Amino acid sequence: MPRGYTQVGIIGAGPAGLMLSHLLHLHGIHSIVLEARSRSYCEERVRAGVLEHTSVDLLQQAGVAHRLQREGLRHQGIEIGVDGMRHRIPFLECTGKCVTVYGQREVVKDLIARRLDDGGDLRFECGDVSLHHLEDEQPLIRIHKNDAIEEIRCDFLAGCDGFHGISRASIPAQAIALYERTYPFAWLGILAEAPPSREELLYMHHERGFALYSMRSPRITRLYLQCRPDEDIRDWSDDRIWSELHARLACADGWHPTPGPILQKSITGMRSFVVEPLQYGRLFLAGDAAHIVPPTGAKGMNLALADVHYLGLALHAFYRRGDEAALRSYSQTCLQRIWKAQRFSWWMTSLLHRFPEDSPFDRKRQRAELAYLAASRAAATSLAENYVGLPLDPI
Ligand code: RFL
Ligand code: PHB
Repeated sequence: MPRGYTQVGIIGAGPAGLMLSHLLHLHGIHSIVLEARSRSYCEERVRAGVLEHTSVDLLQQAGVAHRLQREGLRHQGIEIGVDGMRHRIPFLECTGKCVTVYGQREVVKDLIARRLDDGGDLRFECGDVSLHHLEDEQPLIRIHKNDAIEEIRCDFLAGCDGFHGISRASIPAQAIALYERTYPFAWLGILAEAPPSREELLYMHHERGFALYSMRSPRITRLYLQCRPDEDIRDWSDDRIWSELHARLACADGWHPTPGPILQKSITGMRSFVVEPLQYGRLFLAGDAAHIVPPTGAKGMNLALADVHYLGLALHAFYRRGDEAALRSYSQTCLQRIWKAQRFSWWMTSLLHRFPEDSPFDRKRQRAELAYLAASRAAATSLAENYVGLPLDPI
């Protein structure tokens, strides 16, 4: 490649940017990935934990699932609890499919290692990036670093820089529509050094608020508590966290989460967000840059991987056959899946959380919905087929 040029300039080295760069490489398409943070920051950031079976298939087909296959925990269902009583949703029986618990940071580590092995151009701590001439044949990335300016011409740009990135912000406001909802609560998440004492994830609806029991490995548990969005993490001592987790998760049969040293804790706000369309000129948005889901349905990383699967195929069709049809329909193709995941994530969130504004009628309706889910195979199957991942549309 001539200096200062690449076929696809990718902003952001999260799951979306890294997977896109890898897929393009498999198709013989050159890309440069520009990442604001350091490699270790990207590899250590604690984020998502659940891979849909669809995502596992994509990672396998792309040849980056060796460690995932060895270390990932295959889960054949989840449990939904109400005030200490659990009910299992059997994914395998309802859909014939499973999910895999494998931390996002492991996916990111695997993709970075593979891109570097393949000689990929990944630039961490890249400096300040701005995007120009998005509507021209060759848009431009300008990078400011240490008083120097570098420019990269590209055929296409991929905005994979998450919700707070610069890609979406580079599109004129009148060219896009934003759809958004914020929720009146947040999640306090911890990573604890304690071997999981349940086989599957437990989503618990409780009078005191929602709680989730999850895991990362045979040594590490991951737990979440619904909390106020303005809560200060400094007010949550380790003892307070464990006592609240115990109060919400303890079950009528005597089970309760096993405490252990807390390795990391943080609070994350909850929102649903979609930008339409995902394309402006030669800039294509993918992953959290284009949409955010509340984490209750475990969809964020999975949607990011589905977006770049479609974008990779569309760019391949363009370079191989000069066929622009898939690029033109990229946004529409992704949005169909995105809105289904939005609906599911909103539904799981509404089903399981305590909403401060809820009336007694709303509370009764929510309880009835939880009871219906526990009693109806059709309701369980609907949850299961969305959770394990809807099939990818052919393009
Ligand atoms: P990322 O991972 O945010 O990566 C974007 C990258 O872009 C970089 N960046 C820039 N680089 C250069 N210049 C700039 N100006 C830049 N601005 C930003 C950032 O440093 C970063 O490296 O977005 P991507 O790739 O779209 O991936 C999306 C996922 O990270 C996200 O959807 C999930 O983590 C969401 N999520 C979950 N998803 C699941 O599928 N299953 C889950 O179980 C799940 N649980 C979760 C979650 C997210 C959570 N948090 C913390 C938001 C649980 C939580 C608590
Ligand atoms: C996680 O393990 O981090 C996790 C699992 C399920 C969710 C969200 C997060 O719905």
